[in-house]
Parts: sequence; structure tokens; C-alpha cells
Amino acid sequence: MTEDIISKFADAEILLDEDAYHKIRNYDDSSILVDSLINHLTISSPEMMVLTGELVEEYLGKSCDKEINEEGAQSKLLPRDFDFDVIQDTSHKSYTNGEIKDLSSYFKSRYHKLKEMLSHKRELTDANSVKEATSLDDVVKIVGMVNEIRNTKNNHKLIELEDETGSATVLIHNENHEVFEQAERIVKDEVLGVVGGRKGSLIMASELINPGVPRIDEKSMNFGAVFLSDTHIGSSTFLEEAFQRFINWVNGDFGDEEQREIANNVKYIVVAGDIVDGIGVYPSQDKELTIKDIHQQYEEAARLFGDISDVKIIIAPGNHDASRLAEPQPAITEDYAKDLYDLKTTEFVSNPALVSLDGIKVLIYHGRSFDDMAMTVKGMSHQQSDLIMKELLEKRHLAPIYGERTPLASEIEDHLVIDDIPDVFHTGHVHINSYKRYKGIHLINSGTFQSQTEFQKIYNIVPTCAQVPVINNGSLKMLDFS
Ligand code: D5M
Ligand code: FE
Ligand code: ZN
Repeated sequence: MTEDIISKFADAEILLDEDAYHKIRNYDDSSILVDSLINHLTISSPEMMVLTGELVEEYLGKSCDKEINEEGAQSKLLPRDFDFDVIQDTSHKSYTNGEIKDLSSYFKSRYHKLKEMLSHKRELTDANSVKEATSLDDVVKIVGMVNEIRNTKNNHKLIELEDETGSATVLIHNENHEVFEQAERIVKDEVLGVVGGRKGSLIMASELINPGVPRIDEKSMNFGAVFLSDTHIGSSTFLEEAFQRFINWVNGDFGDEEQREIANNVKYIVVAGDIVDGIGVYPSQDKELTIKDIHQQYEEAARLFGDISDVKIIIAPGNHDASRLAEPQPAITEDYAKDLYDLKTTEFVSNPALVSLDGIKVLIYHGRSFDDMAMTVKGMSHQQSDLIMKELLEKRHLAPIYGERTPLASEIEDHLVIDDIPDVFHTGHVHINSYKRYKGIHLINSGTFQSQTEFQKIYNIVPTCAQVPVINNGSLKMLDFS
């Protein structure tokens, strides 16, 4: 091998310094690295004569191990430079098995994270504790977690707000139209700021303050990112032919000239959960499955996604995937999805997760909490998940309501708080596409590749099938594979 390394580089008219030689020799798969490096260097720096250890290091840092492979070296002259980073992933940060034990540290974490955000708001500087507020006569400013929401006989709203010092009842008068309208979107367990005046035992709200999001600047983007979710592979309603057209398109073998040009620009595919249909997710599900074994469902997913090369595929779990149900859901594990893991293109992250695609921050969340939001908040529905996404961003929490349909793990830290503002907020679950730009953030719901199920018929959920959103150089393109 020693001779081999030197002579291969010599043949390519590249000299190695000692450091470079040792780095290559000590690499696990050195012969593959040699081919890949020679390929890279002859194209990117044809005039280069000496390869230093530093350059080898740089090359290894840029191209992840997965790309330095025989296939890559043969079929692609130059492996793509993926600047992919996982900014937040909870897969290895879970300290519980998701069962309810001690909820107090979970809620404390939620309260403190969101209070910290709220305390930077101009309206809430020098906020009072709830206990202090009950004895103040002037303006009252408090930050608390919503414990209860009620309507009075005269249709005003009463909110029970709690912090570590006590709880206060806040009244929102229905003649205060703007504030009242905002109050209709308040949900249990969110953390909220209130400015008002004390009247007896009540606080009369004049302002409600969400942690909120600032308007973000648009970042330049010279690549395409595809957003998928809810393929439900293994289900008898999985639209395999449409999905095959999608795969063909990614590979440049389907679509008109403009569509092929977009495909050529695609660097990343993000899958926001429910990649397979799973098993035992709902009663008698097996009647609606063509693949009744979850390992085989992931094998089939690997067969389909396996046709894609030179694109990074980032996969997060949903409520149908092989992960615990309680959120945050750790990444789908290798035991279940071996073949999918074995693909050189795939990366697995938790639900939720924050990733960076060449500097573009994407917040991935499956969207289970949308069921709760649609059920609880007037005017919200599965059809308009963009309204829900906007509200969750304002509340800076992905699943504020505790104890309804979204199971939340009682972790020490609340990982569903939206700590960081993303450039793209990508969700799924509702099986209905939506797209909006909100304060500069792309809000995307990526629809589905599953036609209407029996369950959805009962609930009158009409899915948008095989419509794939792509952010191409910063603007949305919707592609139809139906
Ligand atoms: O969800 C598929 C669709 O069904 C999606 O529109 C959400 C809706 N759904 C799923 N579970 C519920 C519950 N429990 N209540 C209301 N609506 C629901 P999927 O996760 O793919 O099964
Ligand atoms: Fe789904
Ligand atoms: Zn789902």
C-alpha cells in the first residue's frame, strides 16, 4: 500500500509531503481516499504540485466520510461540498424514557427559557413577579404560564397565569377588540407576558406579549432544497408511482427543461417524518398495509431513496416512525432502518431538530401538535397549517399544549422551545401543503405521498398528494408528481 499511495500520486503528477502521506496512510479506507483526492485535485487545482497534510485535513473536513467512496470516485468526478451541520438534535440528550415522572423540572425549563426571551421585550422591562403584582396599584407587568382559560358569562376572557411565586387571574375585556382577538389564540401551558392594571383580585390586561420572532434578513442561497414528509411507505395508500416520478425528477430523468434545471440544483432533501407507515399506530392498521413489517418498510424506503446520489437526505421521525412517540422524538434508530442508514446519502436527526444546509437554518418538526392547535384555537385547522406555524413561532414553542394528543416527554430541558430563529420552518403531519413567508421565514408544510386513508375520510381530511415544495435559490417552486 505504501508504494501504491506514492506511485498513484506520482502518476497523477502530485507530490506528497510527509504529513499528507501519513494522514492518508492512517485513513481507514486509504485507497478510496487516494482515488478521491486525485480526482478532486486534478479538477480543482490542475496546477497543484505538492499535497500537504493541511490540505488533506481540509479535504476530509469538507467532504464527509460517506462521500469518499468507490462509487463517488467513479461516477462523480468531484464530490459535492456539503456544508451540513446539525445545530440542535435531542437524540442523545434524552434523560428519560419519555414516561411521566417529574414534570416540574420540564415546566421550569420551559418557563425560564421563555421568560428570558420575554424579559428582553421593551414592554416587559422590570416585570414584577406575580406575588408582587397582587399588591401593586399602578401598572402591572407579569410573565407567567397559562394554567387555565375560561370565558365569563358576559364573554370576557379569564386567564389563570402562574409563575414561581403564585398565580394571578387576568381579565381580557371583549371590548378591547385587538387584545381580545389575540387572547383567542392563547393556549394552555404557553408562557405569556401581560401588561395591565390591578382591579381587586383581577389584573385587567391592556397588552398581551408573546416571546415573538423578529423579522430576519434574507440569506443568499445558491442551491435547491426539497421538502418532503409523510411518504408513508408500506401503506396500501402510498403513491409509489408518483414517488418514483419524484425520484426520477431528482435524478434528472423527469420533467420539463425548467424542472430538470431545478433538479440539477438540488443538494438537500429534508424528510419531516412519517417516512414509513409503521405498524400498530392505530387499530386495525395492518388491513391498510402492503408491508406489514416495519424493518421491511424501511428496507423499501432505502430501495426507493437509494436511487438518489450526490444529494444529502436528512430524515427526522414522525408519529408513524420507529422512535418513541413522546416528543422530542430521538432519531429513527439503525436497528430498524439499517439499509437506510447504509445509504451514503442519509443523515438522521430527532424530531424536532435544527439543521444548517449551507448556512440556511431549517427547523424540522413533524407537526403532531397541529392536531391540538387545530382542535383548540378558533380559526385554526389542518388546512391552514401556516397559521399554526406562525402562531407557534410567536409563542416560541412547537407544542405548547400539554396533555392532549401530543405526548411530551418530561425531560429536564424543554427541547420544544424554539431557541433559535430558523430561515425555514418545515413541518408535515397534516398531509396538506402550505407555504407562507412570515417575517422572512419560509413556512413550509410538505404535504404527503399517501392518498386519503379511511381515518382521514372520517375526519374529512383531504390530502394534497405528491406536491413537492422546493426552495430553489431562495424561492419556492411547487412540483406536481401526481
Ligand atoms: O396523520 C394524518 C392526518 O390525520 C393528518 O391530517 C393529521 C390527522 N390526524 C392524525 N391523528 C389525529 C388525531 N389524533 N386527531 C386528529 N387528527 C389526526 P398521520 O400522523 O399521518 O396519521
Ligand atoms: Fe403522516
Ligand atoms: Zn403524522
